[in-house]
Amino acid sequence: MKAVARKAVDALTPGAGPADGVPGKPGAETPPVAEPTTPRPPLPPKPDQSGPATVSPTGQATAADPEHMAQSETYLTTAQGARLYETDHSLKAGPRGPVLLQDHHLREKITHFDHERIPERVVHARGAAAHGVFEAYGTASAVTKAAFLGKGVETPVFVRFSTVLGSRGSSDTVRDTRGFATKFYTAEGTFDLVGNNIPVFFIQDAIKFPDIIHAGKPHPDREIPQAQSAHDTFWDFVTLHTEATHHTLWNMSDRGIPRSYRMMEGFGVHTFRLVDAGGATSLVKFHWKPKLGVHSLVWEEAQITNGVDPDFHRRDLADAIEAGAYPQWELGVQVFPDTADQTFEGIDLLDPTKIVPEELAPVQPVGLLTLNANPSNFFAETEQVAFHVGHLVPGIDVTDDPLLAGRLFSYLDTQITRLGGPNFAQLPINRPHAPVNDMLRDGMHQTAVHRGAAPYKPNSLDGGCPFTAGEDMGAYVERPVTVPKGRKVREAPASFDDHFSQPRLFWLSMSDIEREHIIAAYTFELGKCYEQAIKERALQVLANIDPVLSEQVAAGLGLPVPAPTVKLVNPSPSPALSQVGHTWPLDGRIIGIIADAGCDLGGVRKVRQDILDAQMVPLVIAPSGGKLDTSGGPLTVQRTYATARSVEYDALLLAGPLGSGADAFGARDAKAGKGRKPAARKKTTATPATDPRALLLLSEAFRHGKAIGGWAGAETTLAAAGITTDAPGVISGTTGARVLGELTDLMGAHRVWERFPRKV
Ligand code: HDD
Repeated sequence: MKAVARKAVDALTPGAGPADGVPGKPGAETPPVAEPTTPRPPLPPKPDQSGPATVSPTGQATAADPEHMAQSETYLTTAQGARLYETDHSLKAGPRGPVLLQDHHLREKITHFDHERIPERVVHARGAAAHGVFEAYGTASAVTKAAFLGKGVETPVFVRFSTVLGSRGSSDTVRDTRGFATKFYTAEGTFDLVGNNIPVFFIQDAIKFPDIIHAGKPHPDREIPQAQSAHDTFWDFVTLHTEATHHTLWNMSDRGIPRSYRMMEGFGVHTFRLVDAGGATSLVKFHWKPKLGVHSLVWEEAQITNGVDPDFHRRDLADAIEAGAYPQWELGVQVFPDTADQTFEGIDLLDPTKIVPEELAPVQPVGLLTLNANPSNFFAETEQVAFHVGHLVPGIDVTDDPLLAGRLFSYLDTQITRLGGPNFAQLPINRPHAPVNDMLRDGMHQTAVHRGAAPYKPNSLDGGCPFTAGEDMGAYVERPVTVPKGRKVREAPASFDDHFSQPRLFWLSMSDIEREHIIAAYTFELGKCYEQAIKERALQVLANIDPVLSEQVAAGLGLPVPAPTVKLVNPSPSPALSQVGHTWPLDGRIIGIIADAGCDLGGVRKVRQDILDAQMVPLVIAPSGGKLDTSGGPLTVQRTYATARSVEYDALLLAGPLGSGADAFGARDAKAGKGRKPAARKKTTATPATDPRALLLLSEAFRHGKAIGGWAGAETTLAAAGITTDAPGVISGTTGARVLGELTDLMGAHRVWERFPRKV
């Protein structure tokens, strides 16, 4: 019956299907468009990692797999499914006549376009996300009955990383906190862990959230600066409201400018309450530990990156996943006894401006997160995903942290505005993977066709369904914990008044170079403030953390150093807080190989393969695009002097002296009769023809503490860039393979820390 009806429509539709004689066009059996959120398998390495895009097997100038092409083999239709014969011209009364109002296709197309944008998130507007899987070790079963934490259970996840302050179109590498939000699609319902890459927060009570965000966002008159904390209103607030000191100090540290989303820790921030199978409770803090270690950019790198590649973090995440270098994190918990006072070693566990040092309570691994698929559509998935700290599963409960309480309200509320109504849980990316049998009905964008007559309880008309479950049937039952007695007050407990001892703990745990970076960050940010009173107040805050910090920043600002107004305590440093002094795996790290026609190209070919074998990414950089010829065949150039900036590489290799071949700097200009006079370049370097862009690449990489190696006579070019081979982290050798070996030893420490000046 159905087939007959479809056949009749095909016959009536002009230009329809095989009936119109167009070979290869689909007929009545056109399959529906695939489910948009089905994670696709990872793609092969991207063109920008492996070479210029080539022609695909279908003859199109793209490397996309035909399977993933949009609406392949289908006809263009209106939103109502009517096939279209033309979409490039409005319907007009004659080619030069007026456009007709009756053109439904024009109006539908423009109207839909006019409404393509939804309000961006009020915070965390800019983000990037990925699909993945979480596999539980089973170690958490001792403290929680959450099924997804049971041994060997695999749970699909969607993770969104973000900056906080900037708009959707802002840059990735600004100084800011990063969001780290994970949606676990568990069999018992969705669990969202909505955390940050900083373990503490600016405020202790959610009622202050609009204040801190209004202070951090651009000034309301000119709407500048974008995605920055370096302005008066931010510093005005955080210096008046000193519970923000700890979070601000983390922001001013290297944690504020991560190297990659893949190289950040994540924290649940609040203390949560876990419930085991017998009903016993523990208090916990959640931690994400990246397998690649915690790494940051240096400030100058972040600045350059904002200009040359504002999508640096987004690209890095997507590229790594497409190349099969799946980022991984271990989820861990610090577990504390659920005592009446909810403190641990004197630290108030309900105060979100405090950490518990890992040396006092170790982070115990409970599972492994692997991100293995990029979203297929940014809007449908990354933009429409809706997290909520109230999405909990049996075995995970909340505490009375007053910051968490406000969040439990805010997330649901914001999605109603952002996603246009209360039915956002029906969007594919937000749909739970557990069966949903709610009694919520109607509303904007309702896509479910509910059955039954009685969406209320109790009912008899639908047979009393759906039933409520007991705890033994997997129902979420809040723990009946005792609520402390008290009067109704707008007050914080006295323990919340300590705003400086933990910032001091953080400062004392930093290495010299990290302290140097913190001083530079405060000096820059406060230097961008106009109000003298704000700078002075900020110095008072710094004096309450450490005298060296306040002295150095005061010197930079040219202001007097205030005396502390609190007694400086001396907690034992927490080595876990420092990023320096550890060695990490190198998977996915990028090594730039600079070469031109006069270099050891056979060596480049070999080193390239060695880098790939070590699970890293080699990128060949040459004066211009195309191929470099080697005896082993042409070698693809992936970056040119015009497109390469040092910030993209974790280390650089130089395959010989540059500028000695036919493509020497100025050679082409000279051929064209506009070459510079050799005398103008002569006296500067040992290789007068070296392109200054290559020298800039090398000198910047050196300044940013990156390992640099060269062979086959590369020393002359290094010297021209001001780099001597006896400097720390500079390797020179006879073969590329030997140099690469030493280079990778250095890269495990992330940077050649000895290269940075020490003043602190
Ligand atoms: Fe929040 C988004 C993390 C305090 C209100 N928050 C948001 C996101 C992250 C965090 C990662 C982005 C989620 C995504 O990718 O879609 N927020 C935190 C952390 C906090 C915190 C770690 C403190 C420990 N937030 C906080 C408070 C409030 C909010 C105190 C309000 C009282 N947050 C929101 C929000 C957002 C949000 C307005 C904006 C977009 C959204 O929720 O979905 O509701």
